[in-house]
Amino acid sequence: MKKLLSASIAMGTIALFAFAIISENTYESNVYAAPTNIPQENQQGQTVSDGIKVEFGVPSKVYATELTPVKIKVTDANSGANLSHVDWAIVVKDPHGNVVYKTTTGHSHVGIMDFNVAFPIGGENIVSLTSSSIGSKMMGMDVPLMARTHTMTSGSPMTFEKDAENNFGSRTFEYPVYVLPQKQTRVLDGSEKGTTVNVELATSSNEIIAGQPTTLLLTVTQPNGEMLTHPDALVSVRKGTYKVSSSAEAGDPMMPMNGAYHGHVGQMSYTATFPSAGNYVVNVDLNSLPVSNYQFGHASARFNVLVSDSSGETAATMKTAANHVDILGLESPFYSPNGINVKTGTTLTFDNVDGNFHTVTSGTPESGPDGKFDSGLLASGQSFDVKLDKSGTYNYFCTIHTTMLGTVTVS
Ligand SMILES: [Cu+2]
Repeated sequence: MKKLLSASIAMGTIALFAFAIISENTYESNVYAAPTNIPQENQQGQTVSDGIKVEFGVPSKVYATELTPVKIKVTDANSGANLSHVDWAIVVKDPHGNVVYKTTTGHSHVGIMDFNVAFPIGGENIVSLTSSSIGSKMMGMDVPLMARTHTMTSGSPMTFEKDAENNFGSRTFEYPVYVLPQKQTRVLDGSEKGTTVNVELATSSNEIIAGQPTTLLLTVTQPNGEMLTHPDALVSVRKGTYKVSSSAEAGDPMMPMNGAYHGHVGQMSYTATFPSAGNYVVNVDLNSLPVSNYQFGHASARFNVLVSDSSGETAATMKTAANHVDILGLESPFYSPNGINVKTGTTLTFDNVDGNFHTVTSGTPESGPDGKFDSGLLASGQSFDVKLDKSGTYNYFCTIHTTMLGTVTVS
């Protein structure tokens, strides 16, 4: 293996992007940690690492629970050409460190890895990309030239003969994404002909937690963006068929008014304690009153609000134990914990928690399996036990994804 050469910091106009450790070798894996000061508006960015360029983009404003496009592209930094045949894994973690999205082993033919994800809670979320090249060997056999990673200067993965092989190894890049609290806007048709009204539902906290009071803010504006005076709202909140709250009707047919939800200046707040975690529906039925500055008649909007449980957890976290290793797949550190220490005579269990096939095979990709242990193909959910009686450090790898390397030390 060649050694790490040097390190550089890729900084854009705003320091969005992380430390790029330059590596020229095929099998080294590096994690580039995200910086801590995150701007509330996300910038497009890129990281260059030893001739490999990763471009990363999300919208400048990202709101919690809103399906958000994430664009990732891997190119050769010198030629600008896309890379063909890149394996990759993406993990999204919320501000608590919980995994909220994980790809299984992905494969890109032309270096583009776009996806969409809804960040469940606001604050600093992390998108982690592990990108791996396809080299000359897989499962002990030669990989055809066509299926190896090439710099696609020819413009097509099918004309690989003209393209240089580009076996860059495995790299992990972490990108922070600043996520604003839940906010949803609806443009509604009014019952009066030709009218529209804008309704926005926003929260001020990064997450709504069950059992803790939270304030939802409703803002009603005219098509020109000005506040609508004296809107009246019938607000009802339910979870499934369970009705959590509703404003009560008050007033008369000439001047219909609904309980507390009357705004003199187009803004109404609703403070509630949601009883349990889950998805709630907020229905808002709006009326303009004779004294309103804009007569739209009636309009109805429906919003979905996500409530976390009291620990703020929205997804399962991975378990660890003294004699247990999770097979994560292509995402660094591939096997978790990697570099585990166990006592002589321990039976170590490997669980495939990824969605794809992997192996736990002693040896190295360069010299091949050494015969000490080999799980064979493990499907998703399968596990493999190995009893380790002799002290020493064992290297192991996945024979399918040869950038997946692990070690276990027995003492
Ligand atoms: Cu694998």
